Amino acid sequence: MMSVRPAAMAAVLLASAALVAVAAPVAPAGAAEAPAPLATAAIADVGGAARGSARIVAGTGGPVLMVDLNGVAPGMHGMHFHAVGDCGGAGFAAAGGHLNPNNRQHGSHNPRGSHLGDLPNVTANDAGEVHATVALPMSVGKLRAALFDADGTALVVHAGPDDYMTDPAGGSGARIACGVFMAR
Ligand SMILES: [Cu+2]
Ligand SMILES: [Zn+2]
Repeated sequence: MMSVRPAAMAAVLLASAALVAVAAPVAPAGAAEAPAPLATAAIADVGGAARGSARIVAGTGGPVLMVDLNGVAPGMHGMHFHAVGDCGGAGFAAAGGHLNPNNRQHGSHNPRGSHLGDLPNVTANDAGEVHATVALPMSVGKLRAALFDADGTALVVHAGPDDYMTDPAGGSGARIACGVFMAR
């Protein structure tokens, strides 16, 4: 795979209403007591326009991903960590497939699943905004090692919903937004 992890900004991800209950309350972005992020990603669409950001913080129960997007078609969208921290190429092809260090198949409903990079669908509201908070079921150390492996990691949002089963990407369609995680 390729290498390269851009070195300066950050922000990635999206989100929608609460998809997963988070054990520990996490302060909203910008709040005075918001924990310092472990990673951030700036998210852009295929035309390069800014579409929001993502960040990962260390909650008391483990890492938590927060995604805020705009300009996204209302409805559900698949979202994953992709294997390469590179949003280049047509349709973000350089990001590769799902982050999958354990050689599994796609999806939590797949008996041979799931990829480490599989995440819950996010939902954009009628205004095209996603505000999602996702508790990640792994330790901060394991997540950090997976995200910041030799070729980095990207957050990718798709045109349609992920069915949590169809290999390799849940049938979620075209990649519509992407951001590269930067360590904080
Ligand atoms: Cu994806
Ligand atoms: Zn997957």
